[in-house]
Amino acid sequence: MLNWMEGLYETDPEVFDAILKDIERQFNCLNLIASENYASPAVLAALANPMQNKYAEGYPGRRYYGGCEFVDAVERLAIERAKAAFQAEHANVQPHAGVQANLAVYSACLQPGDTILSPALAHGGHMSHGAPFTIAGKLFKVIQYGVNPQTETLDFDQIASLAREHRPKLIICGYSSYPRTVPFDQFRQIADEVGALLMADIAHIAGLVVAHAHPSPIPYAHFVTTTTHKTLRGPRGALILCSSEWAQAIDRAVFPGSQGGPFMHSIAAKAVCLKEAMTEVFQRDQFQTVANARALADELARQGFRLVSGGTDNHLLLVDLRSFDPKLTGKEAERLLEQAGIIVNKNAIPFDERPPAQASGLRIGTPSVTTRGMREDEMRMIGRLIGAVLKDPDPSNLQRIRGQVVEMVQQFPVYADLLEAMRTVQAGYQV
Ligand code: DSN
Repeated sequence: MLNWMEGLYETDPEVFDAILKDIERQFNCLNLIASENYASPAVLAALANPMQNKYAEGYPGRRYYGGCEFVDAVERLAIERAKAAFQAEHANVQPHAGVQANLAVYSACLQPGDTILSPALAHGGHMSHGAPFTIAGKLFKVIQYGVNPQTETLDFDQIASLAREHRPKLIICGYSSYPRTVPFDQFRQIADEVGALLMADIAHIAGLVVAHAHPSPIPYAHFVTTTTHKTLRGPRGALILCSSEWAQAIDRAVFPGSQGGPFMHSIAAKAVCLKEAMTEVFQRDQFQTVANARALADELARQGFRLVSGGTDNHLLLVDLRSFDPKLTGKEAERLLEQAGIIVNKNAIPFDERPPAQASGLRIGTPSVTTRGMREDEMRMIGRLIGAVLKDPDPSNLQRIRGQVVEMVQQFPVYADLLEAMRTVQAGYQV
């Protein structure tokens, strides 16, 4: 039998070619998307494994199909590692993605019509926290909180007063574009005062939490959800952590409540990433991710950009473009930077007057560039390059900066062996 790359090329050279080109793109750009990362070769190897063929509805030792001995072993490893990495009493590693993990929590503890108090999308929340156009938004009464207009940080007076007024059954803390530390203890105090449960969605900061580069929600939240592919650097997917008291309700809410057969190849890759997350190298990288975000924030401020909340405590920063150039939208800045090989995403800033598709901000994150080995010096360089692109978006300047980006990323290779192997396969078939 051919190895999988040869098999892929032989069966489908078009898909092979697109994959090769995307790996080249990932190598050749400065990836500053805050929610992305580079999974390790071990994680990728586990993902491309024939356990994906196996049906295994149920949980280890309690499946609806025969032949589950080895997938049971893998799922047990993933569960035990998730519990150890996060110091949690119970872990469910089956959610296919973050939205599914959040929906499973809602279905474990709420009835349709119950009230949720959650962060507004426009203030850094996520749509799965009950945006009106989602299932959760349709099933539950959703009250949303935001940040303080002066400090642009969480407004606990507002959160407490909304909680007292609406008596939610569930309070959610967790954000897609909030650059500051989340004080989970303050959320728990409010939840206890009004008799609510607390869910922390730590999809963005999970790697930081494992490394203690951000406080853990485990002592405070009844439920913790996270994706596994952001700072955690694993496969696409998610997991749920909770106390033993909620274990059965959560497991039932995932299967059979909202999912069918688990993706066993993905669970194998989650097990690998959780093993990696408990290494010193990973934990050191999480602190470096935060240090890099600070260095980049400082340089961007020097370049004349205003940072929402004045800076960052975590892996991301939000740039308010209005102070730099009132006419420049997030959409246009994202487009110009991409031409220079710098990948970011436009993002609404709190109290944004522009619609989300235009937006007045950029969200910039350091997980990927840190994984490929970049440090503070490179962050300062990236800050200068971002300033240079947006100050002079002439095509020749963008071309010149593109060259500098390529020079820089070549010193921090990523997936170099995979690229070489795929090019060798391709060359072999093209002779
Ligand atoms: N799309 C993810 C992000 O970029 O934050 C959240 O789901």
